Amino acid sequence: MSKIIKNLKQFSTSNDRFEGAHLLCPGCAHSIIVRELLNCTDDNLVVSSATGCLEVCTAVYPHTSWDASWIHIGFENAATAISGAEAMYKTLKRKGRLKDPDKPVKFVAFGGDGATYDIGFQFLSGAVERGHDFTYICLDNEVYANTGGQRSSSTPIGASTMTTPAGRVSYGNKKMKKDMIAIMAAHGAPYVAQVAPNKWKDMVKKYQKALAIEGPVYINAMSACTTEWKFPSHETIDISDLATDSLVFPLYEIIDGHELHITYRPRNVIPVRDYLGAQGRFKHLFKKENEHVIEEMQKTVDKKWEMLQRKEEAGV
Ligand SMILES: Cc1ncc(C[n+]2csc(CCOP(=O)(O)OP(=O)(O)O)c2C)c(N)n1
Ligand code: SF4
Ligand SMILES: [Mg+2]
Repeated sequence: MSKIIKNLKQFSTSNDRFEGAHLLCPGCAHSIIVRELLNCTDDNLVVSSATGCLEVCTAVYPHTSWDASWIHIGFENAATAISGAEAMYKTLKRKGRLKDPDKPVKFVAFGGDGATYDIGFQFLSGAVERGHDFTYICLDNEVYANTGGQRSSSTPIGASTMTTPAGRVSYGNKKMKKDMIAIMAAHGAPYVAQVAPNKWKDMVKKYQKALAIEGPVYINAMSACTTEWKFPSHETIDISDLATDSLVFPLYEIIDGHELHITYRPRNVIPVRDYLGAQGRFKHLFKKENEHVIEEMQKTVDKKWEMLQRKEEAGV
């Protein structure tokens, strides 16, 4: 059952199922995204976690940060593991073999963008197509952070990464970010949404909806990475504000693959360059010869925002 959440103080001091001691970098947004999910419900949770910063930093034997049933699975198959657990739970329930059949159990998978957009993509696609009842949360920091910062298909154009370094001959990553939300919506998933850690109420509302819905849910969680995005660790929420207010990470949800709702409209939309300028991974874009990349990004963001608004108006 969803918890009633009155305010941030009450929420942050109520029963914490993601316990303090972990090895994530100070300022890592992964922990905010996970803590809000674990703490927004009183239901039992079964969680699978793909290899990546989250898994590596929260379960260092013999310790664990997880006050939930937790499966560490390979980089690629968090969705497969959770769909297997969900199928087993349904079977045991049908056969009357559960000790407490009336206590709801929710199934949740976490994977980074490398695990989701790239290496676990077919596993996630299969689990969603089969229609398992689970919530998949992608911790989208736009890079393979745990292995030192290689690009993924979520990395935005212009970002300097270990495998797309900016320098005299290159402005960094040449590809546009893959639109994973549209892809998951095209699977016909009953609920797909984007969340960001600075908008905690929006995030909790979407999590609670996701857990209440029967069927596969995909949530793309923007997760600012202090190490690879190169910003001071106390600026995580400021960077996230710049991301949502520049519309680089628009907040919206898509129901049943077609009904789109924008859930946050910035009062003052800020230029994309303000978001880029706050992060070291984009600093080379401010050289004269690379300014065209900033313009290209701004155009892409504007076009996407127009498209989202059109889809919302059309209601289809
Ligand atoms: C099949 C496989 N390929 C590669 C790896 C090595 N590996 C472990 S974590 C990781 C990067 C994870 O990136 P991401 O999924 O984006 O999560 P993040 O660390 O950024 O949160 C890689 C490449 C692996 N464990 N398994
Ligand atoms: S490298 Fe990035 S994603 Fe990994 S723990 Fe540090 S801040 Fe978090
Ligand atoms: Mg990543």
